[in-house]
Amino acid sequence: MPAAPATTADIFCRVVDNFGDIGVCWRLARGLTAEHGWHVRLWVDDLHSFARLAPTLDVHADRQMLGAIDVVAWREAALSATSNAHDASRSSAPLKTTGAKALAEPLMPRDVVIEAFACDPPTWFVTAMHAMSAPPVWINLEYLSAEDWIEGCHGLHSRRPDGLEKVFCFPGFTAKTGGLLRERDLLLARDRFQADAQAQDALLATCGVPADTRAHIAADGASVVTLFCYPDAPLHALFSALAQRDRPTVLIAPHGVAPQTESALAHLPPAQRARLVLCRIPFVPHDTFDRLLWLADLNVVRGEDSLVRALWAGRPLLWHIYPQDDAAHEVKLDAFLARTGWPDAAKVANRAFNKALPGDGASAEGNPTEGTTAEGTSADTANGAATADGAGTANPPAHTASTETHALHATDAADAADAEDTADAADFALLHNGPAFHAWQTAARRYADNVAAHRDLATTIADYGVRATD
Ligand code: TRH
Repeated sequence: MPAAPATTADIFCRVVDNFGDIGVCWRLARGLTAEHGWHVRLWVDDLHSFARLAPTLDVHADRQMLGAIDVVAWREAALSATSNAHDASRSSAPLKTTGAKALAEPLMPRDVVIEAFACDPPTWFVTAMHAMSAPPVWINLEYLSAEDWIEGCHGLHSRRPDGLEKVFCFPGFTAKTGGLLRERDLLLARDRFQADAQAQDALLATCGVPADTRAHIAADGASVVTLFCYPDAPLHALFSALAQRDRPTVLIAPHGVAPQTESALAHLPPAQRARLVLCRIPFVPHDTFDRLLWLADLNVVRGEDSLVRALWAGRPLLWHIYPQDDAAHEVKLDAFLARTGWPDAAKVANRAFNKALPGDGASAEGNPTEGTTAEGTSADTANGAATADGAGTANPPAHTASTETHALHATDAADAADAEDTADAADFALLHNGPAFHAWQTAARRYADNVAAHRDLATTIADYGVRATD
C-alpha cells in the first residue's frame, strides 16, 4: 500500500514583541517536521527576532529552507502581489529565495493552517482557503495558561460568518488541554546531560563562559543560576539571598537582559558581593538554551516558552511572568503555582519576584537587547459562536489569552536599576536553607515528570492534521 502523503501545514507567526511568539512557533514547526513528518511552511513577520533563535537564517530572504522548514517572510504587500489568491503571474518581481527546493510553488493554503496567538492570516490567504473544496483545518494556537477555564475552551470550534471554522488549541499543564511543547526523548536527553559533567562544561565553554568561571563551578562547586527576566525584577533581594548560600554562585545572563543586574550586585555588602560571579553570555540557539537550563541549580525565566523549558529542566525556577496591565498575570502565576506541588516557600519566592515596582503598574522591557519597550495587542477573533466539538455553543471567556492587551509601560532601564526592590531577601530564604531547597528540587522534578506524562502539544496538533487528511 502506498504511504499516505505527508500532512502539509502553514504556521503564521506575528512577533508582538520579544521572542516568545517566534520561540513557540519555531519549536512547533520543528516538532511537527521532525517527529510527525509534516511539511511545514512558517510565515514570520520579523526575521530579525527569528534570527536570534536561528542564527543561520537569512534575514533578507523572502523564502528560504531552514532545515526542512520552508520559511516565508510575511510581508503583506509583496506576498499578496505574488500570490494573490492563485495568480502568480501578477508578480512583477520574483521573491528573493534561498535554497531552491519547494520554493517555486504558489503559496496556496495547505492541509492545516495554524494561526499563532490570533495573529490573523492575510485576507487573500483566507479567501483562498474559502475557495478550496475542502478548506484546511484552521487551528488557533492560544497562549499558555494553567487556569482551569482553558480546559473548557480547548478544542472548541468557532464558525465564522463566511462558513470557515477555527478550532481553539490551548496549551496547558493538564490532560484536558493541548499539552506543552516537548520533544520526544527530551527528558531522556536531559537526564543524560545532567549526569555528564564533561558535557556540561563543554556547553558552558560553547556559551563563552571563561575557563576560570567554569573551574569555579567544576572544582569549587559553585552553583549556577541563569537569569532571563524583565528589567524590574527584584534582583537585589534575590542576590542577597543567594549570597547567603553555603556555596558561591555563578550568575549567567545574556547580554542586555536584566540591565539592573550589575547595579544590584554593586549595592550588595562586600562580603555578599564576593560570593557571586556574573557571567554575561551571547544569546544562544534554542537547543543550547535548553541545556543551559538543564545544568543550572536555579533558573530565572520569563514569558511562556522559557517557563516551559525551565519546567522540563526539573529544577527550581523563578518565573518572572510577562506583565499585563490588568494584573491578569498574577492570576496566571497563582494558577501555575497551585498546580506545582512545590513547597509554600517556593511559591512565596515566586510571588515576591513578581511584585511590581512602587508607583508603576506592570512594567517590562520590550526587547532585552535594546532596552526598548513596546505596546502590543493581539486582537482576537475568538468571538462568535464557539461549539464544543459541534455540540452546543459556548464562548471562550473574555479573558481568553489572545484577547488580552499586553500593555507595557515605558520603563527606563536606568530607573529600574536604581529602584528599590519591592521584595526582601527573606522572601527567598529557602535558597539558603539546605533542606528547604532540597524539598523544592524534589518537587520540581516530580512536577516535571507529572506534566510530561500528558500528551505534548505537537502531538495534539498533529492529531488535528490526521483528521484533515482522512
Ligand atoms: O521573550 P519573551 O519575554 O516573550 C514574551 C512571552 O512569550 C509572552 O508570553 C508574550 O506574550 C510576549 O513575549 C509577547 O519570553 P519567552 O516566552 O520565554 O521567550 C524567549 C525565547 O527566547 C524562548 O524561545 C527561549 C529563547 N531564548 C533562546 O533561544 N536563547 C537565549 O539565549 C535566550 C535568553 C532565550
